[in-house]
Amino acid sequence: MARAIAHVDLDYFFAQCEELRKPELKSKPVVICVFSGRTSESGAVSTANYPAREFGVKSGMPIFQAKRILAGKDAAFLSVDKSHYETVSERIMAILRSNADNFEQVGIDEAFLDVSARTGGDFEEARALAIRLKQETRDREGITCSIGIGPNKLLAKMASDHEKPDGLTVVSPESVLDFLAPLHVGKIVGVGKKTEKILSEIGLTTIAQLRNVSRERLVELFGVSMGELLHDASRGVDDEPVVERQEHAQISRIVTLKKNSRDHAEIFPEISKLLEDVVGRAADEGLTFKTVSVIGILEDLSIHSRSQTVEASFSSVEKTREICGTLLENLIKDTSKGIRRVGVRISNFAQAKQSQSSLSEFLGSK
Ligand code: TTP
Ligand code: MG
Repeated sequence: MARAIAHVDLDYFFAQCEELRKPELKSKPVVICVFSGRTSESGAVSTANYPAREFGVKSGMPIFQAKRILAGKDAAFLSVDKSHYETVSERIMAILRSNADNFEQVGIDEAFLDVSARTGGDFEEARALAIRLKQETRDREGITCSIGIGPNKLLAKMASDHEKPDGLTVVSPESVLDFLAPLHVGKIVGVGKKTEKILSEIGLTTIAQLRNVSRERLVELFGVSMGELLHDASRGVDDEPVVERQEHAQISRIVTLKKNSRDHAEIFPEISKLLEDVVGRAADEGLTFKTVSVIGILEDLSIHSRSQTVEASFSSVEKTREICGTLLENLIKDTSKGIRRVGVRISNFAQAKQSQSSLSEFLGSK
């Protein structure tokens, strides 16, 4: 039986959540910002609604640039409110999960649903299911989404991206090659700017053109893993299963410092606040941990981290603070540039109670 996989991506998600709770925003350009705190204009755009996108505002753009583009356009600039978006996301994911044989959430606003069994692998059945899902998400949560259906995860994801917002694209097994042929090679999931640039330099811009290149030549040009990905993707081949991800592989938080620094005494209070928060979140879940990491993003944007793993899992804020102190010292010693952002991550979890035999059992029983 053919697999039928759906990929759901919520439309302009953070901005849509804001429009939902402040309907007066709906007609205006709305920009959701991650303010770094240095000045009222420093930081990056997280996402924007479609009226703002029409002027060219997009994710990752500096806030000052978005402000310049939207000057005099009655635009709203709002700060991200992650916990609110997580609450909305959780409710929508529950709707989606209950409509899948297997479910895999891949981000705050994206999920794969394996619907092979419940549709008997029939793509018209799958289309009907997707229409129902879009309706239910809109009626119950007021949020629109774009859905792609395909015979595997690769096609499902590329299909959900095909028509946005509020789109539905069904790529049946028979139409895979025709669907892919005219698309730009950069649309292949996993192909970044660097690969795209090399491909265009050798005259390959569409997937149809890519299909004419042998596996050997692609491996020669891009190495085994990217070469094979390009070869298989150009033919729509992907056999990755849809599997539920284990929750909480790690808990982390990161902040931007008021100014770049290499001074332990200046940076450590920030780390101290972060670690209290992450350890508190682990405690709320009844989790203990073995690994503590300190992350530093330097002024040249390079990312460095130092970790320590201890024998017996623990949950003490004091012990975490002591470990972080040493890790920060090492990080400063081993790098030469100013530190711009710092973070704390804990991982390698165990459950605090003795009776559970695995983390998934513990999380599953909640
Ligand atoms: P996306 O699904 O990539 O973007 P989107 O939902 O805003 O827009 P689309 O309609 O095209 O799906 O990302 C989901 C959320 O993740 C997005 O609302 C905000 C956040 N995000 C960032 O904070 N920074 C980024 O660079 C991107 C791409 C997303
Ligand atoms: Mg989205």
